[in-house]
Parts: sequence; C-alpha cells; structure tokens
Amino acid sequence: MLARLHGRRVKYNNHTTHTDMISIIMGSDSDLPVMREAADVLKELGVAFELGIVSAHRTPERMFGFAKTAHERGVRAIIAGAGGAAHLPGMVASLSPLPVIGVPIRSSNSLDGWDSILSILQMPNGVPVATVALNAAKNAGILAAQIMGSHDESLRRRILEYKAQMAEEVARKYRKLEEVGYEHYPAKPKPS
Ligand code: C2R
Repeated sequence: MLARLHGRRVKYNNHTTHTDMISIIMGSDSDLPVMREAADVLKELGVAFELGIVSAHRTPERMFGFAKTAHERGVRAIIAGAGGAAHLPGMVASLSPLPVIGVPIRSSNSLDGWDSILSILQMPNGVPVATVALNAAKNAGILAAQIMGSHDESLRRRILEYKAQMAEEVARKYRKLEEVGYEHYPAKPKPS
C-alpha cells in the first residue's frame, strides 16, 4: 500500500510475495524530518521497511485500509508518528493485530508537544500503543528492529553489535574525560 519497500528487495505483486518488514507511517510530510530517523536506523540495522503518509483525520479511508491489511503484506510492526491531536497511532492500533509504536511529534503550533504525547500515551485498556519519547523516532526504529529480532537470530546479532558500538563510543568519552579533566573537556551546549 505504501509507495516503496526499502531494504531486502522482493517482487511483491498484490500481496502474494512479501518479506518481513516494518511500516513507518506519519500524519503529514511535516513529520518527515523527525520520522526519517526511524528509517535511517532500520537501514543501518539491515531491516526492510516501507514509509509513507497516512492520516486518521485527513485520510480516514486510507488509514482504515492500511491498518486492516498491513499484517497481510509482511508488516511485522508499525511505527506511527503524529503531532497535535495525534490519533493516528491509536486508531491504527484499534484496527491492526500488529504491535504499534507511537512517536509523539512536536509540531510547530503544538503545546510544546504535550498534546501529541498525551494523545498517544493515554490509550484506553485493550488498545496498547508503545509510546517513545517526544520526537524519538530513532528509538522507535530500534524497538521495531528488536521486535523483529526476537525471532531472527542474525538481526539479534546486529542489534547486539549496535549496542556494543554505542558502549564503545561512551567508553571513548569517559576515558577522555578522565584523561583531560572536566575543565579541558570540549564544551557541549547545555541541554534546554
Ligand atoms: P501539517 O503540517 O500537514 O499541517 O500537519 C501531523 O502528524 C502533523 O504533525 C500538522 C500535524 O498534524 C498531524 N496529523 C495528525 C493526524 N493527521 C495529521 N495528528 C492524525 O490522523 O492523527
């Protein structure tokens, strides 16, 4: 249903042949600067994905069709990002048997992102959405890969390598801090 499959290429003609993949959807193209981080990390981990725009509010029929059929096309988890009154992740979760990871997005005229956080986080019992931090599309990508990796040994190995690389980067930093002392450690801007 979404435009392109990235990663392991397969010929898939009308649902007959498919590969396991993650689906990344977002309410608007204005979410893409955030949501592309999910795509980038899936690419890095070698996980196939599709990416597209689906809006519960603006394209309800497309949303319905997407959510009802994603599992039949090889999608194994859905990452849904939206800002403002962010009903997309919850509505998709209400229709799909797949795990849905919600990414709250801080859009330009939103209440510091709280509108989106609460719309995605406060789901009623029976319809879970796994919600990551504000704008944390990268974590959504990693979580989706971990869901796929729970039954794919080679992907699990790649995730472990990813974690080892991350630990090595931090080790480089703490060794440097110990070596040069805090007064001479290159300054980073204060978190806002
Ligand atoms: P525009 O920039 O297109 O005006 O969109 C989008 O995710 C975006 O962050 C502004 C914001 O509206 C959000 N949007 C939703 C939904 N559809 C679009 N929250 C939905 O169905 O939940």
